Amino acid sequence: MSKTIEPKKPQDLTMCESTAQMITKARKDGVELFFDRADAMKPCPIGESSACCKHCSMGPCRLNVNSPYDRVGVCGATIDTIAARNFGRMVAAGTAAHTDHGMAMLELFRDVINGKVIDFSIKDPIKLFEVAESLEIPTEGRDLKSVAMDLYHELERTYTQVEGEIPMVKRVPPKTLERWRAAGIVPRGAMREIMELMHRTAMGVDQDYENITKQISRTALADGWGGSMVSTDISDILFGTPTPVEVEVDMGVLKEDQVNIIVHGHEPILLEAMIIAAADPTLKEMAHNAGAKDINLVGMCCSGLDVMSRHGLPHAGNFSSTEAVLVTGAVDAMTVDIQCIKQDLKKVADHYDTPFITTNYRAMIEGATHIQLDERDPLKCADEIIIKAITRFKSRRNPIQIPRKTARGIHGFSVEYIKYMLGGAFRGSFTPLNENIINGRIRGVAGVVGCTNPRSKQDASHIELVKELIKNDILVLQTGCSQMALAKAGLTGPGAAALAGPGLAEVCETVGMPPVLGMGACVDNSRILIAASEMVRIGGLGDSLADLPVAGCAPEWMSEKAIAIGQYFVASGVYVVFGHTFPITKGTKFEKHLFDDLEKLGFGKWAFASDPKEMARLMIAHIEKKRKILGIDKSRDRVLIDMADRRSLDATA
Ligand code: SF4
Ligand code: MSK
Repeated sequence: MSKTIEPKKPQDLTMCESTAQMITKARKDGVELFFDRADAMKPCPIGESSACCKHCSMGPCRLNVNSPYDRVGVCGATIDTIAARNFGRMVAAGTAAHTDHGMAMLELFRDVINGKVIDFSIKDPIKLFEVAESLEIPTEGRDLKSVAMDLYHELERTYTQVEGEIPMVKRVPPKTLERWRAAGIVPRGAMREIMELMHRTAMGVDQDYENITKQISRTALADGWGGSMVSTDISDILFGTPTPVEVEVDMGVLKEDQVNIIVHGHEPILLEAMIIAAADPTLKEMAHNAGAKDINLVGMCCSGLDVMSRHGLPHAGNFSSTEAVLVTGAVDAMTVDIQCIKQDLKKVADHYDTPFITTNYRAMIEGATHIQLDERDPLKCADEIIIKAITRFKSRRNPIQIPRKTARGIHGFSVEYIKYMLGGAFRGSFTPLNENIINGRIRGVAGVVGCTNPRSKQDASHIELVKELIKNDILVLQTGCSQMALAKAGLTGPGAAALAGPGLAEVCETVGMPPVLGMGACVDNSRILIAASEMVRIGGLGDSLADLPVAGCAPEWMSEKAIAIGQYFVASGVYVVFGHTFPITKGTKFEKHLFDDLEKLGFGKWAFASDPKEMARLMIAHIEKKRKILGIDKSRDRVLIDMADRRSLDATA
């Protein structure tokens, strides 16, 4: 008789209490979630270590992962060629995702300027002028529309430029840019870079892992300093640059007596339109007539993060909770656009009679209702979704179970706001941050970002890692699903300073900031690049991004986008630790190249650890190594930024 395997306990699958409750309910309801499938489907060890090539029909070729140099593919490709090609194609896919998203935002910007889109407008003209000036577009005495149109044409080059450097490299610290130029990796337009990477990783083309890595870096840089950065800047210009806002998060934000609509995906356009539509008195009245107190818009995943930073919109959870939220039975409609949308959401939604609506022609799901979002008339799509949700509210049939849990935190730390927070309205500057790093109160800065993954206990590594870092006086910047993990755990409020080491806690109390600063969606990692560049520009911490006492980590990553992000940080000069798994074969030259040689060549480098304490240890060791090189490894005593200090610092900035 075969032995039945007991499913894992919900508490072993997630740190998120709401998700754990919903896993239990789903099992009672006979609904399968991705946690169960991850448990049942063991990862293929050959694919996991990137030792498989299926780039032509002479294969697929599997190289023995235990002795990687025993065999080569039918064409003779070595493990280093195969692993580099596979890694490169992950970066190409991740870059394509971010840059296509960024291009859609840029097209919206163009149509707002030329009057074809009238439901949105330019909310932050100051940022528009700042971005234009950073790209050397003349602004003096010019009207907003003509500067905006010049900016559009300049930024379009980020995607389409065939030769020459993309515009945003003007923001790269000169020494870092010099390194890229010497290595021949300054990106041209993303389309060109992705095309060349796909070509070079095809059968029989580039078969030198070091040469492939150069194109991998060049493509990733076209993402971080290109497509992603444009997306963030344009979103700020159109919808407003985030400033801190208190937000309620977790599944308890759903309301039994309201029409609950979950908006999940990555493009902020739909959610911005939904906010306008949900305030429409006609739709509000329709909801009231259906017996609902109100229309409750709730974000999930990255579009939710994007919009909550601007409007304080409640957020229900991250990637690993998108099925679980449907299990509450309280969701009257779920809309999705692009990226990180699980196909089985449709099946789970059907089980709970929740309308499941795709809204972007790029991302349809078999069987789902599709209501195309037309940027020129976004309210049409938004209205239709709200009406569907009201209809579902009226005919709710199934019992509802909403987890009671909520947490409050502060989010919306744009680079612009951090400058203001540290230096005030007239002296906005990163100088106090650099000064506190130099005097040792803050040891360094860490970016903790990225996904959650059912092969790793949801949120656990994010939370443990961040706690460890702040305890060691490391300021943490966050984006993406990682930010939501910490928000649910209550670590994004000023109260979290109690968990910080004495130096960081003192700075947090003086400035009035939490030790964990949420900066937005995964595409907003570009804000971290700009923050790091600002640290170089202010001075005292070296000449290039590679000199800074900083490190990055994606402890529970799952998406190809995360690999692209990791690679653009590494190519920019940052030490990046990934958790849970890493898609290369151990003991190969390609592994050594990524994990060691790149740093010797003046870039950052990759590292891997499966335990969050070990991730923290690696990051702290790297930060301390950089401090030593900078000659700031010993704390210098200094009275923390009073007004006199601030004035003297500004005079030297
Ligand atoms: Fe095998 Fe080479 Fe074809 Fe890859 S490209 S499948 S290694 S023969
Ligand atoms: S949504 S890419 S799971 S961060 Fe941006 Fe989250 Fe990762 Fe998707």
